[in-house]
Amino acid sequence: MTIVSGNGFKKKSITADALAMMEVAQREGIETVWDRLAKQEPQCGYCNLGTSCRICAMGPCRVDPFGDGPQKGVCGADADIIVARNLARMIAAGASSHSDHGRDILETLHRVGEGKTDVYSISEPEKLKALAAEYGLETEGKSDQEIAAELAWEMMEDFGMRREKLPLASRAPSSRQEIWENTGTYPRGIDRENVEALHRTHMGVDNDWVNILLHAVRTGLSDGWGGSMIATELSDVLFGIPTPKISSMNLGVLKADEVNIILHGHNPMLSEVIVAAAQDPEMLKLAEKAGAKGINLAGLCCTGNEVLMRKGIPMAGNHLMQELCIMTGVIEAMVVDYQCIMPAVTETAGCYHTKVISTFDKAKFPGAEHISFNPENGMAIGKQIVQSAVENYTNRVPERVHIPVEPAPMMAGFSIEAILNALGGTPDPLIDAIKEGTIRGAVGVVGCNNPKLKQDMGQVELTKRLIENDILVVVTGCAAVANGKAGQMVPEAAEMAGEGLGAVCKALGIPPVLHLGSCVDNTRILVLAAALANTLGVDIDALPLAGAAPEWYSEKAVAIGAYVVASGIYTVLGTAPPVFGSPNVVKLLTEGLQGVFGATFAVEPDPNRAAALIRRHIEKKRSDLGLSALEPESIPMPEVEVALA
Ligand code: XCC
Ligand code: SF4
Repeated sequence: MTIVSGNGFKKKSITADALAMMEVAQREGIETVWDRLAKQEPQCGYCNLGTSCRICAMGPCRVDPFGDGPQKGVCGADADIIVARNLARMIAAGASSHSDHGRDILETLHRVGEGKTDVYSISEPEKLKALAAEYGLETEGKSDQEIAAELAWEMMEDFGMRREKLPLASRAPSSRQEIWENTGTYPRGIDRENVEALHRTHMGVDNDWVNILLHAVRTGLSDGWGGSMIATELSDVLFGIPTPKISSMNLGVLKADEVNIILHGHNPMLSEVIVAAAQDPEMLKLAEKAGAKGINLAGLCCTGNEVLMRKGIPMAGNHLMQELCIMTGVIEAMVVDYQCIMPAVTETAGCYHTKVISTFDKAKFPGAEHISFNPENGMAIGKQIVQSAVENYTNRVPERVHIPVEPAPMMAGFSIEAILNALGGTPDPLIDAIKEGTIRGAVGVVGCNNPKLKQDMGQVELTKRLIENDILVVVTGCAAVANGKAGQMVPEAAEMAGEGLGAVCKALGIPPVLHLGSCVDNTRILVLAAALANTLGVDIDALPLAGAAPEWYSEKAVAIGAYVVASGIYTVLGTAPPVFGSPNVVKLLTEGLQGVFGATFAVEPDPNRAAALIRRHIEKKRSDLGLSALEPESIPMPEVEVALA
């Protein structure tokens, strides 16, 4: 194996644990994501611009919008059509991923309703009843189990074709829903929108690029106000509504003298069971027998966020840490469900004693041990997995153990219910603070890591700039983990905030950066935005809000971007999506959408400049609402100076 990252790894991350493990990788000759990226470079310019197409066998085709190469694919598709089709397919893939995750949770609720599971039950009967009421179900005199069965049955219809509108989308302000109706983007059925997106982008179907993109928006909305929202709501019902709790993040959460199990992926169904199984006295005894002091669970990516939010399980790291964490030499098992799990992890694990255990039949990994998860006898399977990890403890090689840092404390668990609770039961104190100007506005800074960008830098720097200018930051996904590692998510971080936001945080005992959960939990941001808008009697696009995804990589992030903008929230991306081969599409996304949804995309990799764009936007919205506001142009736009990679 050749190591092409060389000594350049200092440029690849801002975190001490990642840099330390990159050194180990180099010393031991273990390939990482950065090495593989370097081997791909230069990456294809056509693909970067979005102007390559391999949708059919007359192709593959590439069009050259800025040169004198071909301007059309074999079928006659030009750059606009090809870019729009590719973007629509990205959104459909992302929306399908979130929504299929939602479906798995929904099936679990259904099993609870049918009494066909030995592990799950209703943790939040009040939330279950409230949801049932939203679906028009009568709950009086019915048991939780009966309500679960009926609600699950109703929600299954959200995936189908009988509905004209997704019920949860009616949480949006009515003016927003009117926009969706008038533009033909109101999401109907989740699977329907996704299948239709694939249909429309087949050769010779929808060839009007605007029409393709409008349907792509509808597909995104079926994720945000559909599949993802179902995933979040039902995970709360089954596993508990998150409440604020102190936990910790980075590779320092791993324990040298305990069995370490990493929970990686997205779906909390299995990880919830593992959390229970790892506390089982029988398992603890086995661990003791193997010579370990205990069983330590740690999360990665969004499965990690799910169990952090609800159970306070510490987080080993975000997306780019998945290979590096194995190199600590202390991971007995990496238990994976699905999404964002690099196929490379089994090879890295092969260099150590680490077992990779795959658990969903739809997500198998060559080189992993597959233990098929079945919710009907989940506890037995959970114990089997924990036991397999415990038995692997004796294979650990003490000389290779290297835990490079001390854990960073952080606070998680900010469901909307928890935020309202912290505010004393209503959003009014937050609204008042925004009206007074002590808090200028709020921004969701979300998304992934991407090896093309210095790990965590965009996320952490952008957040810094926003909170020091009195903008409340809410975070999810791998982005949240960057903030946690950087110490921005403890109540003491109020010191990093501006005077106004800092004072509010100190009064409430909360950090200026609130962890809302996994990526499907971006729907919590929609719910909060809708609640604020409805309280104020305005549409979401009138609020001083924005979104940002400084280091996104995944198709899911594109789906999120689509539903966030179509819900009226201006969004700044740090990585360019593959659309720049069509100036028409770019113009629509960055300008044209304003007239339709009241919000647009911007692309700005430099976090300081992104912060300036967002601050200008927020001040503009404040001024439009008649609130005290700075002149947007008075906020300086910094020169590009941060080394990005
Ligand atoms: Fe995946 Fe959700 Fe992105 Fe992290 S943030 S890399 S999507 S795990 Ni969602
Ligand atoms: Fe080429 Fe058109 Fe086929 Fe795409 S759909 S591969 S542009 S012929």
